[in-house]
Amino acid sequence: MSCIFCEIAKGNIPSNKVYEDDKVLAFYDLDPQAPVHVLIIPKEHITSADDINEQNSSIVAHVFEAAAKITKQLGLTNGYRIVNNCGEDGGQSVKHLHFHLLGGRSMEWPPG
Ligand code: DGP
Repeated sequence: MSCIFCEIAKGNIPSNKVYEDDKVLAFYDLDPQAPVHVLIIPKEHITSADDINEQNSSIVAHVFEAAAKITKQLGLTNGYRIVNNCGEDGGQSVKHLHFHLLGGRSMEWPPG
């Protein structure tokens, strides 16, 4: 089964890259919902947050370590939001685990 974020992670589909290491890739979302809207993905295919388990959960910590670097790199000194949409009710459209990093404006709560 082809996965667009796997193809982006492999470099087969271009992305506007913000950060990369051996485990994760971060790139700008093509439909930005804030002045800064970056997606952070594991390079390994994990379908959604519902598929996190004892064997793969360290990638979530790694994503947040990367996020802390990226926010400093992008100058998000006044805060930001990290969102994971999971499954149909969560509004997940791409079936590869990803975290939205949103910043550059004040966020509303609760989200829609
Ligand atoms: P979600 O709805 O949580 O599954 O978010 C998926 C996001 O991925 C959505 O904001 C649009 C973005 N997106 C989908 N396809 C691509 C792509 O090919 N390139 C980039 N940069 N973003 C994409």
